[in-house]
Amino acid sequence: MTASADRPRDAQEPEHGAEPRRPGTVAGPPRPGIPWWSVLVGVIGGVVLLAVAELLSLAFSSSSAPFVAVGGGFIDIIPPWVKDLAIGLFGTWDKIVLFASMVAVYIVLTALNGALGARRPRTAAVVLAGLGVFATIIVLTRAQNTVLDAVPTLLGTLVAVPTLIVLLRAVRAPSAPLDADEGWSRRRSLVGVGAVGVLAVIIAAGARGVNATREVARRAAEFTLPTPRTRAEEIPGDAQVEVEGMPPYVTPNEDFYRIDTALAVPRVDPTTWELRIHGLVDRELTMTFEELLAEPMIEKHVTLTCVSNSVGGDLAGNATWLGVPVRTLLERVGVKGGADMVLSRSTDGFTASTPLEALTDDRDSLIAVGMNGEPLPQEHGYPVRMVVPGLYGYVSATKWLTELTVTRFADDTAYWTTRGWSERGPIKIASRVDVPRSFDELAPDENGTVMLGGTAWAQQRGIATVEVRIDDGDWREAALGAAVTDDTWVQWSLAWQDATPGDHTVSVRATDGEGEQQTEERAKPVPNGASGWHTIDFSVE
Ligand SMILES: Nc1nc2c(c(=O)[nH]1)N[C@H]1C(S)=C(S)[C@@H](COP(=O)(O)O)O[C@H]1N2
Ligand SMILES: [Mo]
Repeated sequence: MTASADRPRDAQEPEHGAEPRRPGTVAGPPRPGIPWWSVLVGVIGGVVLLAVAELLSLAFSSSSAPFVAVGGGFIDIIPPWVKDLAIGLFGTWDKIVLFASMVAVYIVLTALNGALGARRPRTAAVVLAGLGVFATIIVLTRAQNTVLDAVPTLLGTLVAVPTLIVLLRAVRAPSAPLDADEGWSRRRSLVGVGAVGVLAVIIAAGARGVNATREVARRAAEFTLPTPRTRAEEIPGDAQVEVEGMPPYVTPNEDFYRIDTALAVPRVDPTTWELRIHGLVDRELTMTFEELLAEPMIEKHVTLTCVSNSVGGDLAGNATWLGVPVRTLLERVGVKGGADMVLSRSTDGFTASTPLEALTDDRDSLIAVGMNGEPLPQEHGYPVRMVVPGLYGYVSATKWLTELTVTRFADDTAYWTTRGWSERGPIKIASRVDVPRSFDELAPDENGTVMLGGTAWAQQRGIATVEVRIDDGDWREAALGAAVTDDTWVQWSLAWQDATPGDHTVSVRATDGEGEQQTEERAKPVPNGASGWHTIDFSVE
């Protein structure tokens, strides 16, 4: 570092042996205040790095973006209890909270770096370069990324570091005494130019991002879903119970819950997509999307649920899926003796371990391309995902599917099963109250009746009965809407005729088609799904 690059440290040292220092006072010349211009420039340098990298990443995979990669890496290394805590606190907002915290940390870091750069521009440049290199390394360690995916972050760093040096020098106190006003206005205009440039880059990046998303949506709309060889059963009108405020029996795609570890929804191009089936098989198979679409397809209603759903929660959705039975493809490759599991893998490295028998028995597990009559939405796995009736999503419902490895539980583990969740994930019997919501006040109709309603599921076994208890009364049997299949949820309703004004509680419990009654015993979602009866407080006018 040359002397001209950095302003000399305080010229005067505190005088020793002079007056004894009193606590709280500093001897020597007054310290300069916080160098706000440099702090701002530090943040601008950081933003340039990010903006350039995020913009360029649009031309690469969605996980080549440094923020997505670092956030994803963070999610993968934090202990499961922190993740559970975050999900408990923020629910499905957890990703947004993570991003917001990352932005906050990044701003603080780059601001501090700017302050450091007021005196030491080169050191600040090295720190920013270090941040860039760190992010590049994280990008490279992401499962789904190739060496090429490092390009956006590297270029972002290459642009940002000189920008930072130039701007830091521009706002630094001039070495020769200049007219104060002149120095001031020079700094201001330079920072102004920098800020405008940065803004332009951010806007450009935003626009490109929106475009890229539209592009995928457009392409998705372009391919026509094949006609199924077997149609799903007609859904009778009375599957939907007549209680105001009930969710629709078939969940619209845009309302379907979304759970995954992907910070940025993977962009998968169906024209280059391939599914590879290998492992303990007689002959490996690789299929293109076109080849997959040419396979005989079946259509099936399946209620999907997340193991993280708490009692009464809404991480469940019911859709009509279109796809190729996994069984057909497994028969084609010929599964070798000894195999008991299929490890499915997505483009972003997520894996799920599904018991082989759930994919080969008659439940018709699907390699799905359609959801409610449309190509899979991007968030739900476009172009191809798995759907396995009866198992929680974390052990079966791999979105953005690209690979099936026929293997053994003894030899392989999956994303969540290495993070404290059970190896097997059969869906537990569940029932919930949808109407009323907690603390609703219900108005009885002219006959003094209050309508209650809810949903129950026990995929693969079906729901036989649902019982409802109001306050400390007897359990009453609820009326059930049409049960379309054993793999779909049923809606229940209860006309409470002798509804009394005041505060009440309502509880619900279901019994499945095999006669097993939902347990009252409370269990948290970890490790294999929540249990317990859903109870709601409400009042009647
Ligand atoms: N690639 C990928 N697929 C995934 C996941 C994931 O994190 N990544 N999460 C699984 C989990 S835990 C669930 S509950 C379902 C949710 O599917 P949905 O988002 O379409 O509702 O997807 C499964 N498939
Ligand atoms: Mo899940």
